[in-house]
Amino acid sequence: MKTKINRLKEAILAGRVQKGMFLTLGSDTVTEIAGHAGFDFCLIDGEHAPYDPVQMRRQLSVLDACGTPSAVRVPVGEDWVLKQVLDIGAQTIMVPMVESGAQADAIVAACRYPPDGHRGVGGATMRAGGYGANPIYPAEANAQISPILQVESAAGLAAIDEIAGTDGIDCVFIGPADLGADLGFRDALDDQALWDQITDAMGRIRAAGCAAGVFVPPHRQEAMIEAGATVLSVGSDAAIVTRAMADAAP
Ligand code: 3PY
Ligand code: MG
Repeated sequence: MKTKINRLKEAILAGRVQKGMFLTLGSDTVTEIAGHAGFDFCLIDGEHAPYDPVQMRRQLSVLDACGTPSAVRVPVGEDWVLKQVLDIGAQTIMVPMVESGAQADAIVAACRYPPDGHRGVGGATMRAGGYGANPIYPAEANAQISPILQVESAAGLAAIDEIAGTDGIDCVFIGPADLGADLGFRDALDDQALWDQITDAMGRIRAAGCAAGVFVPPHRQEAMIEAGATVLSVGSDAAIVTRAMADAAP
């Protein structure tokens, strides 16, 4: 067994725009439907959806079977949480609410095996290493891990240059809902003044040498790509089902 190449990381580092779907329903079936739909990646959300590593592990297997690159969003960037999602086979990991370069450094270190970091070595217990079938996984894993850090608060915006400049961070991703709430736009998330700040943030992330990303409604996708975004989240399974149910209801 070989260590999986992280195709999403490769694409992000090459600057190819990646459009992905957030999976929040915890459904293997919906994951498979999304996996066949043609998205560049699917992200399994463990922040605003239940953090259930056993369910996430099934969804990662489903996405692998579909041949669709996956990502996992953790509820918090603590070592034990990062270790669990890495061990179930997540390679691209989104961490919410990052507000300093020190926090970014700590996340990178938690995602890497020694001597580059301090990720614990799980051996035959881990799906990531084929439950022991891939003995060279620890030697190859660090190069395939891709942390994506979310900036989504005024404090995060203030520190965005140092966060985006942190060694080992592949993408800084803006969360418009949380950022908007913190900046006074909680009930006006489409306000142009908020998106002007997000546009500015895209430029600052890129200027620090990092890829930029954002969760973005359809009518703002082109503008965000022009502003420098490489990673776009274009919707969630729950929102799509909700909309389709409402449309179908009498
Ligand atoms: C937000 O908008 O706050 C998000 O985290 C979406 O990615
Ligand atoms: Mg958020």
